[in-house]
Amino acid sequence: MAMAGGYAQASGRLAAVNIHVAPGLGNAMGMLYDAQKAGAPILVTAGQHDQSFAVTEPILWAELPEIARPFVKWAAEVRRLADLPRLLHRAAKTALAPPTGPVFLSIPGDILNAEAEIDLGRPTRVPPRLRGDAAAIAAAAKLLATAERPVILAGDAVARSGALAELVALAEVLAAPVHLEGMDNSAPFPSTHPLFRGPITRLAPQVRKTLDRHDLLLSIGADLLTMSLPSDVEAIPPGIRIIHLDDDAWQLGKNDPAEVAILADPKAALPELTAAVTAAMSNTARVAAERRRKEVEATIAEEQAALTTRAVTEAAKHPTQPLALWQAIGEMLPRNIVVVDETLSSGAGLRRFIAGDDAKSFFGMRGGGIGWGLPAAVGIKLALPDRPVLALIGDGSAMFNCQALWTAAHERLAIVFLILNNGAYRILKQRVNALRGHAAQTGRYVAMDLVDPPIDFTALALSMGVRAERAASLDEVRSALAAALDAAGPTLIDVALDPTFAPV
Ligand SMILES: Cc1ncc(C[n+]2csc(CCOP(=O)(O)OP(=O)(O)O)c2C)c(N)n1
Ligand SMILES: [Mg+2]
Repeated sequence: MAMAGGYAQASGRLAAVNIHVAPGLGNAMGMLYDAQKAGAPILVTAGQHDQSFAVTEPILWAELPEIARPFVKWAAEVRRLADLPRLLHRAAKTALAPPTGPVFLSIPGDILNAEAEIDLGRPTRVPPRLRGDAAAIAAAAKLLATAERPVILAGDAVARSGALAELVALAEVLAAPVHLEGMDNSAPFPSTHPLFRGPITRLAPQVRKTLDRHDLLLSIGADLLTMSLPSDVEAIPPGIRIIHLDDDAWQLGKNDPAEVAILADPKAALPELTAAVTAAMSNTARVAAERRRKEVEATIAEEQAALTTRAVTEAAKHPTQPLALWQAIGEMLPRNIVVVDETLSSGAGLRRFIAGDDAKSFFGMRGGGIGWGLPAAVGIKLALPDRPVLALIGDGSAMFNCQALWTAAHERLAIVFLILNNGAYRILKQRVNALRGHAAQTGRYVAMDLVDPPIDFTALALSMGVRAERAASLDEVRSALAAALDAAGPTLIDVALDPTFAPV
């Protein structure tokens, strides 16, 4: 399922995945959840028992559409062969129509075995370039033209529609810093652009701190807001004005009231919005924007310089620190690299050091169900065979679907799997610590260590035909990575990382 998800996300095309009856669908549910959150267009099919005896509740049987239904746009069971073309066309059309997402078809054995002349019919495709309501665009432009400190939150709908250049144009007119959404799973804005300010995070107090600097929040295809922990602090400041654009009506104003809500495809709507803002800006607003642009860019450059200083300091430490790792890797990766991110607690700073300037340069786990990254990298590489693919995977997460290593070897896919081996479910320790309960008081984190015995990732990879190396220092990472990027097939690099964390 995660391979299909990665393929669908990276190609933008319909992926098909077939799974086995109720336990197969059950096993796939975590990754189906991730696919749904990512809006991955997938046709999920499952073989179902022969209708002649399904009523006896045979082995592996259950009502499959009911199981799939909460996580798909549409689910059905094919009851007659004659219905198959219509249902298949409906499934594919629905998965690909905006907002895209997975669909499910259960196909009983008697249908699979049946033979008849069937007319395959013709497909329907709903063109995705939905333009925004003209009055809403005008209203948004009016607010934007007079905003004093606007901020843009950019999300995966921008990357999906390939609207990076269009968003850059608007950000430059507004002189607004661009943050990535909390679940920063895509590349909706070039990371080397001087207005790129990195992820906004999923912790309410931090988000609030960021948004308090602004009078207007423009969300373009971003999630408002997916949080990790409850908080006494409201992430959205009470006075801030919100303009919310998305291709999914459900998301608009879902949690916080949008003064202007625009249902539209970003690529179709952004040029109109930018033109309307440009026309609506007074000379004074233009001068203010120019001044603001210099200030915002200077602040971002200072942040980047401070982060680099920290990374350089951390590079001297042993064991390896994640921030130093991103800086070291960022310096040596080719421009066309595709990063697959399941870094969890190690991810801070990643988006600032590893450049990604196009919509397919970065894919992260949108749903939060771990075990996605390793197999997703396989699907992503199949969709983008001409680009190098680097998968950054936490050691705990790697264990959820490590069998995808075999598929990478079997398909001879040149993927680099970098295992962030801190011997722990480290993020769970951080999260439990933040709750200030028993664990924080006693220092005991139950069932969150992966050390007794430690997992031998190089042996695991070798057992599935994947070349592997352990890297105990940054220098060893550099040389292993250089070799892996040149290799014809998959490589796993097991990076020994610092297991400790700073308690909050
Ligand atoms: C399917 C699923 N099971 C459990 C969780 C809870 N969970 C979130 S992060 C995490 C641990 C991740 O560990 P690792 O990949 O080693 O990253 P680290 O926290 O060490 O950075 C777990 C168990 C989840 N999100 N999804
Ligand atoms: Mg870990």
